Amino acid sequence: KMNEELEHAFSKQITLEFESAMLYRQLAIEFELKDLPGIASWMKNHATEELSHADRLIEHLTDRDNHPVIGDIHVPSIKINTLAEAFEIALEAEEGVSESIRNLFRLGRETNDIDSIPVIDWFVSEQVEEEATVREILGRVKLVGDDGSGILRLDAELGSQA
Ligand code: OFO
Repeated sequence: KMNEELEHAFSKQITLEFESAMLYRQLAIEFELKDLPGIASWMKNHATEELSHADRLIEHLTDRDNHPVIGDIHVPSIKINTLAEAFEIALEAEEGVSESIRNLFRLGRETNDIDSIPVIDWFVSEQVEEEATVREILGRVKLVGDDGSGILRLDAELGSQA
């Protein structure tokens, strides 16, 4: 069983993953309203991935007879004028998640909790990937700018990935 401080930090991370999922769901709604169903389903798909992150953390705690608790979830109210703004919001959220994972990493080491190390390490590399994915899409969104056919191509491409 892990100590209480680390258990609490894990619960905070679980809450953050749920929050992240809801943020992506809200972004999906925004794109649906902008008639970009491909990007909307990419966002929805990503939300599901965030839920699987939460599940991975929950399972680690329950496996060890710890008690994960989902805290309050805040979904920021977002207003999007351009595609780039949406991916900037996503990137900022991912950077926040990465920082929180780093804190979990530090605490896991400090408390000498060997059993959580592989779980936390997985999240460290996962965040590098998640940030890179969102950053790349943001870069391409910026390249396309407000070119309609470029946006539609991106929509089709992201839709096929989802
Ligand atoms: Fe997209 O982040 Fe979870 O971990």
